[in-house]
Amino acid sequence: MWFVENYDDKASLGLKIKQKIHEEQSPFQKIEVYETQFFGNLLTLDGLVMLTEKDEFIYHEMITHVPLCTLKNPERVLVVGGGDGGAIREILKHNSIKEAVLCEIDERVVRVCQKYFPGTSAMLEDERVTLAFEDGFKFLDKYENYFDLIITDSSDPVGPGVALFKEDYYRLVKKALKPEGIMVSQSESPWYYEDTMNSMTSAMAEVFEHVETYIAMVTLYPSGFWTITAASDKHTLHDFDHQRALEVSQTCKYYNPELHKGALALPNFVKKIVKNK
Ligand code: SPD
Repeated sequence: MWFVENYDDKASLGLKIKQKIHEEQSPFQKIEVYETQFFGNLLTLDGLVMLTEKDEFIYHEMITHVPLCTLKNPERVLVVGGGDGGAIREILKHNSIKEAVLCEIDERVVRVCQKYFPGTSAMLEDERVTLAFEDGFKFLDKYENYFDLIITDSSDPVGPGVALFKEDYYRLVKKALKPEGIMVSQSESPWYYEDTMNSMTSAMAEVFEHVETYIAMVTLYPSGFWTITAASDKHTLHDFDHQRALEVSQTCKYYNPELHKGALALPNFVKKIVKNK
């Protein structure tokens, strides 16, 4: 048996599976979990790969430690989306963190991941974590000058998720951030989402001074060549705390200080896509 994700009828990914172990239609999306032959459990939302137990560390380490090691003393972090808890797990590796909030619109994603992805969701019970099951826009609207880092760990820009890739959302994020804060968002693959990458980085550049895209080789996302984009009025990701990066990397399987620097080096065709000022 194979799980297959089609990429716009251009290509597809096939994963050999042993069995489907969960399927439900939540008010927001179809949630499925498969036991795969090689990658552990696989979570899909509306048929798209969100994570597998085996490779999720790459994406979660890169969407968290790159901005966290750039910030001087990160204390308050918000994750919008990310109901699997992988980003929260990585954030809590930083001793300075006092509060980590997960704003996930679909409580069922969290509950399913707590059951089938215990290693990914393990830290959601930590006392520094607050779970908010509500719409990211409504949640952000209540905050001003509060978070050091806001991470948008969304699914792909299809359906309601599209709004998380637009300027109105980035303006709300900026209001909720401290003036020296950083936002990061998963920003898709240059092979399959060139237009989204271009429009979202342009929209971020309308709102923030610095916009920087970096690379994470996420094995099971379309093309395996994945990007994350950060925006800030104060920080550039090139100026990070090497010592803290080295310390946290002792607990990581992908991230380290050399990788932090290297991830910021973009191929020319990607530079062209995200060139915005
Ligand atoms: N094409 C998959 C993009 C998914 C990005 N977010 C995944 C959630 C993992 N925490």
